[in-house]
Amino acid sequence: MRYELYYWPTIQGRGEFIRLALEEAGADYVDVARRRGKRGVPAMMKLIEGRGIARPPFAPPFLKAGKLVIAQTANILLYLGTRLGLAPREEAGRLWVHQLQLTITDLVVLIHDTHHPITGYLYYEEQRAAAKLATKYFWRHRLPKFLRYFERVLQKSGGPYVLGRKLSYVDLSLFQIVEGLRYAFPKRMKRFERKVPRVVGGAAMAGVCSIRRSPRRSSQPRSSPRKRGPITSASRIWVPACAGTTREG
Ligand SMILES: N[C@@H](CCC(=O)N[C@@H](CS)C(=O)NCC(=O)O)C(=O)O
Repeated sequence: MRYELYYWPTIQGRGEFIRLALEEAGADYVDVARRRGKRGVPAMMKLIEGRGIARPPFAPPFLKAGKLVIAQTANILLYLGTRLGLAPREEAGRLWVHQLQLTITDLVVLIHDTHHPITGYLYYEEQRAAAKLATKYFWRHRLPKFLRYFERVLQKSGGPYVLGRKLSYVDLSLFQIVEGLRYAFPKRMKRFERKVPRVVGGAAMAGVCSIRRSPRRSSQPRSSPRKRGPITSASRIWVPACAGTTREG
C-alpha cells in the first residue's frame, strides 16, 4: 500500500515521528504537502477543512491509508506499528509501546511550552518572561522526570531499545527527542546527557536508520523563524522536540 503522509512541508515537527517509522521500514509513501502546487499544501488543507471527507483530522500530522484518514501522532503510530514491524502484535506489547508513545506526546507539549507557554499565537518575544520560567522548570523537573522514566524502562528491558533488542517506533521517537533537544538546547543537553546514558545510547542506535541517509529527512532550520502567522501556517509551529526552530543563546 502507498501511504500518504500529510504534514507541514518546511519543518520536521511532529511529522518527523511518522516519517522516521515509514523510512525505517522502507514503506512506500508520499509526503503530500511537499508536492508543488495544488497537489501539495492545498490538498492537505482540503482534508483539514473536511471537504469530501467524513472524518476530518484536526491538525497535521495525519496519514491516509487507503480509505482511512488517521490523525494524532501516537494514533498513527499505533496503526502503523504492527504493519511496519515496529511494534509487537500481541495486545499487551502493542498497548505498552502505545503507552510509551503517549508519554512522548506529553513531553513534546512540554518542550513546545518552553518557548510558547502562553499561546502559539504570540511571538516568542511577547512571552519571553513566561518562556524563561517554563524553561527553568522544564530543565529542573519535567525533562529529568520524563527521561529518567525512559532510562528505567530501558534498564528493565535490558536495552538497547524499549522492547529489548527489537527496535520499535518508540525508539525512533526517542531518537528524535534527543536530536531535537540537542538542537534547541545544545549547552543544557550536553550537560544533561550523561544522566540518561541508556536513552542517549538507544537513541543513537535507533538513529542509525535509513532516514539519516535519506534525502527525505528535512533539515533543522539554520535561523530561528519567530514570525507570527495564521494558525495553519508552518511558521507558527514550534515543536523543538522535532522541529527545533528556536535555540538557546
Ligand atoms: N496531539 C496532536 C497535535 C497535533 C498538532 O498540534 N499539530 C500541529 C503541528 S505539529 C498543528 O499544525 N497544529 C495546528 C493547531 O493546533 O491549530 C499530535 O500529537 O499529533
